Amino acid sequence: MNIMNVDYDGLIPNNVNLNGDPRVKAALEKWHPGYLDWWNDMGPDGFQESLVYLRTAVSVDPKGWAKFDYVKMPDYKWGILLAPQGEDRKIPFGAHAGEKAWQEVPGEYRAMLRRLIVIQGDTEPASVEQQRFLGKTAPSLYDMRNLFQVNVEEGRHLWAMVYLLQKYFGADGREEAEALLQRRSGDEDTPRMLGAFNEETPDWLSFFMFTFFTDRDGKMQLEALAQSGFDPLSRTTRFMLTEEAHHMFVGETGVGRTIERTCQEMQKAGIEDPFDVNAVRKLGVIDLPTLQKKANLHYSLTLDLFGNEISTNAASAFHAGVKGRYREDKLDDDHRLESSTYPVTRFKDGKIVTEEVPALSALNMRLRDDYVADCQGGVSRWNKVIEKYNIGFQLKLPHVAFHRHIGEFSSIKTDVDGNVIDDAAWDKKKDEVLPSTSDRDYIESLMAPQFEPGKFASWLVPPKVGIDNKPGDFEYVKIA
Ligand code: BYC
Ligand code: FE
Ligand code: FE
Repeated sequence: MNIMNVDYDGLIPNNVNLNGDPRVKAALEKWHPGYLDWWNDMGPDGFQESLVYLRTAVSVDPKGWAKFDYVKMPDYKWGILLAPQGEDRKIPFGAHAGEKAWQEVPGEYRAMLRRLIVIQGDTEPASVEQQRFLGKTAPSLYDMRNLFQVNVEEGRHLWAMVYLLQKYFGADGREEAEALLQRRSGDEDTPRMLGAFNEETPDWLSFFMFTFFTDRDGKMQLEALAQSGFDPLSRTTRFMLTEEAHHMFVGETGVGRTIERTCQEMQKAGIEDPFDVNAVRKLGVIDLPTLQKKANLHYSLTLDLFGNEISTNAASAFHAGVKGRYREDKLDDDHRLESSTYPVTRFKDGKIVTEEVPALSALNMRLRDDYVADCQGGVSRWNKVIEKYNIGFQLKLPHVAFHRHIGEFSSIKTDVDGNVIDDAAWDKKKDEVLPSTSDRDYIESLMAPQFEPGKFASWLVPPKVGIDNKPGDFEYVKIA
């Protein structure tokens, strides 16, 4: 298929020839009103009538896939776009390595594929729900626009998974597509499926940390699914990854701009001790120790999303050729892993130890290791900002055992260096390593909206360049 060949005229823009597929088209059109109801109820609160300067995917050509324009969010074109089908693509790993990639769901892997697609799909609307009140406290129109861009694209990611469910999974796929609109982040009775997606995103620092840390889990998981032998899943996740890059950009630059403002103000006021929290807070900026605590929280919640370090689910999915490793096609080994091992950090006999285990069972751990390395890159770039101001402070990722709820370390408490501590010591230390009530209150007190074009809240600096090269005072959102 010509990759430029996007049908942009119908209700649902797509490059999967929906017009030639009346059954799936009808199923999606039936699902559409429920999606819009969900978006209107659970999407950005208070801004549905505003004109937002958004990019819309109009092609899957990496060189020009998006166009920018003012759109009311409910009118956004949530399209179904798959990366082009590779000629003669082969399954890159597992028991079927080297065989032709599947264009249909293999019966024996149907349940496994459906589960992974549903879990992936569930996270997308969850994040929109988590972020729905943030527009009201946006530190600038630029930031507000970025929030809404992330939100509509997470909405599109839901469409991407729903398309797979409706095209390839028949009646139970349609049921799952419905259920994706029913669950709610944080709901007691019908919560979202994974832990971190039921947490709150109460303020903009949380939003930036979430897009840095949690959208990066999205990147890693999508990269692993992009390797799938089920070709439609591979193609759809490959295109989702082009959008994901912007989400992590929002997080990295958002935190970076916050750090920069803090350092600037400290320098101006002649404050040298970054731990003099009271003095720093008098300047109306977020002190570095509080930034560290926020990072500790979002990092540890996100590590839980990799599942158990040792997992038979992960082993089966790899063996089946359904979910690969990070950039599997760039790795140089047998891609079957039946006789190799991998080092796993475990909790054994009261101690944290590293142990070689069969590589197939350690795939969640391995993806998490790749994730940690990816996070470290961003944290190092943040530290460069602090260094520029000669302030004696470095942000660091806590130990992987810190504050965990899934896997090897879920039953223990540790400090940020991974030393096991008892409950009493944890209770005493907790407010030094995770945001305390008073930290939250302080951050909340800074969350005054700034809706004037070109103006920014006190606690962060403007971005270096505008979106779509727009000038600094560009009106990214015309608030209705
Ligand atoms: N919370 O064998 P295990 C994104 C369950 S983010 C609750 O270790 P597995 C995005 C697990 O389900 C990317 N439950 O599991 C980011 C299993 O339960 P059952 C989302 C959890 O399958 C920002 C049991 O524990 N995509 O896109 O190896 C904004 C045994 O666990 C959790 C994906 O995750 C948890 N954290 O690994 C918007 C990709 N962890 O079935 C979007 C698809 C584990 O035995 N999902 N459990 O009852 C997967 O690949 C895997 O399901 C997981 C879990 C990696 C999540
Ligand atoms: Fe997403
Ligand atoms: Fe994302």
